[in-house]
Amino acid sequence: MRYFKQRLMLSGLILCVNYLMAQNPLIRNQFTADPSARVFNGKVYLYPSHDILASPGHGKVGWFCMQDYHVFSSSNLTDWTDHGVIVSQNKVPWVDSATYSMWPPDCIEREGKYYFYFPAPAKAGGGRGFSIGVAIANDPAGPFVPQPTPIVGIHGIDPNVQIALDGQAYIYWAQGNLYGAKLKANMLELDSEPVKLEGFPDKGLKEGPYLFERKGIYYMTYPHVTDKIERLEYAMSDNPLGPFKYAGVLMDESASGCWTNHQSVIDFKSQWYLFYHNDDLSPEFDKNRSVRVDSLFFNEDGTILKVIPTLRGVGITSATKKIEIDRFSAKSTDGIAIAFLDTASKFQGWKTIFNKPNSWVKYNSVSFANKKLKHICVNARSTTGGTLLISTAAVPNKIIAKVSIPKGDDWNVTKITLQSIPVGVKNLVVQLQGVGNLEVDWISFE
Ligand code: FUB
Repeated sequence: MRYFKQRLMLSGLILCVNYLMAQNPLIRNQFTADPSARVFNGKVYLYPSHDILASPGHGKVGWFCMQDYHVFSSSNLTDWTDHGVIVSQNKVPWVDSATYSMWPPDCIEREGKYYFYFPAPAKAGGGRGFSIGVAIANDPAGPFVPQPTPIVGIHGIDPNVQIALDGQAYIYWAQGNLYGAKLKANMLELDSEPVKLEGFPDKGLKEGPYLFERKGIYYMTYPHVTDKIERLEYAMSDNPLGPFKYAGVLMDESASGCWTNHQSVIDFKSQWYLFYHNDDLSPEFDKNRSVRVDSLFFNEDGTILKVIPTLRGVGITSATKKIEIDRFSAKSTDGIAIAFLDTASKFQGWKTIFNKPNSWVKYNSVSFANKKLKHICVNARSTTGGTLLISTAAVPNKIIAKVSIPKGDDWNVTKITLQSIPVGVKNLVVQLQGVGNLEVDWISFE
């Protein structure tokens, strides 16, 4: 498992935080969905839904089941800290804690306070369907204090809050279509009548509104069902409440068949990113989802290039980390498969199987900066025995190690001296030399 726990002593207070290291999916210690990513104080904070498996008496078996929210943070989009639970259904006065329906949240900063918005069904007498509540903190990681009542005038899911260029705050939500209204300066009450946002396809469920601004243009992104599975689309406007003009598909329907998707978009250190989710860690049950991130790029005219989902995700991986080559950025047409290391414990992640002559994977952006690295370690096993050629991608590839993996059933770490030592950020290629059947968990440099 690619995470470890550490206890921190702070002024006599013991904090328990998880450190997670991952490509896509980003979070490997729990299921996460509906990511709202935010940049606060130079770090990325991630506020996802927290999917769990329903059981009799705890949620509706076979359906979405969520009882609380965690927040995660990262300064490099590769190493994530789980700050633990920030809001849970049984600690919010107005929420019906029998419903296990703490659906997609959002969080925004205003004048040094952090406002966390979340939908949930209210207790009896609070109206049918979902209401939207707010919890407030002085720090993006909490502690968050829930307001005693939900926002008056909203019935719907998937809240999203944005502060426009003129300082006016807006809240958006979904109820089959997309809705929006102004928020008062206290961020807790509506300051205008809700309006149905215009300019979107008429047919098919639309949900998960997420608005962002770039160069004076407001982009409304949202999942939309045109067939059976949601795809991500967007529309543009020069006004936060529209009317919007449909602009295209941001991400196609998931190849794995996960029927929901849900997105947020941020600019972090001058690169734009799309956060979304898929069913990587639960391919047989798509109500247990996992958050991913990929880079997003704009055309000259301000429209967005469709984002193609990757396993590699984003960020630079240190050569001294366990590099999960199953999160490759490219592979040979034949002879590469990925599989769970342990199907009974999927959070342990995946392995790469090389099973055709000369099959290969490429893993981009590995940093060898400022490290006097002499050895490569490969955690592998092979039913046939075989050799891996490790090279830095170039034409021709420059071989830095030849690693012989002995025949055997057990996983073993093979450590050998590097033939040459890479410098800087390099793309790595791992290739089976000739024939064999070889499984790799990770490679690392020391
Ligand atoms: O997480 C539950 C629902 O699935 C959300 O409201 C939708 O956006 C979809 O992700």
